[in-house]
Amino acid sequence: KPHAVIFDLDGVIVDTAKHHFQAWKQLADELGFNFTEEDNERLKGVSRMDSLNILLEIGGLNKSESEKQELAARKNKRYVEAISVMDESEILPGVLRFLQELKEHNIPYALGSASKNAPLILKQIGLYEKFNAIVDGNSISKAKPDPEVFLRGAEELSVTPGNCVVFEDAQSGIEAGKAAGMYVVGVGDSAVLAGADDYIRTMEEMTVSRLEK
Ligand code: G16
Ligand code: MG
Repeated sequence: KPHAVIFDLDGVIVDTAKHHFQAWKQLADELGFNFTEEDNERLKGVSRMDSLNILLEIGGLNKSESEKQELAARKNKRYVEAISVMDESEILPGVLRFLQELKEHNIPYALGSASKNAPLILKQIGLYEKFNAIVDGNSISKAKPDPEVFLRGAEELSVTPGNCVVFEDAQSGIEAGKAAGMYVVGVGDSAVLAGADDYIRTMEEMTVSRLEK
């Protein structure tokens, strides 16, 4: 039985990728190039600045550090506008039921997200108070695939990494979880996500008893 669980946010608890995509696409339009849903896959789990660098590479553009700051701020302003109207109806299927099951088994759970907007999103969907710890883009220095975000989560829950289960939808996140020495469940297509210990399509397939095996 796991001693603790750590959840990624985007793609596991909520689908904010669509809001990130709209905001990046608008920025690309303004910069004069097209940005596709396929391109957007490369930004999942990646920090804001690294995402901007990938976007500029796709557009074949070079920007100064101060221009990059302005572009990232412009994108984030629109993204924050979009997530500010989110509510609990956007929680992905199976999540609330699984969180309830963890509570019944006295298994604490933390958030381990690359997003600096994670607290705002959790407040919008009404889950902020339910997490025993929140580790996000504001408190980490090394982005996934570095294990820092998950190791910090284990530390804040006072459990050893080997007793933690991580839920991740991004390749960089699966690598981060494995580098932290944790059991990793990939959320999504096992043909696309490599290296996880188990795979589910959505949280609806997850139960505590499945983790006990
Ligand atoms: C999320 C998304 C990424 C996004 C990153 C930073 O991470 O998957 O696409 O670039 O956060 O977000 P922000 O600009 O809000 O700081 P996660 O780790 O929750 O999947
Ligand atoms: Mg994610």
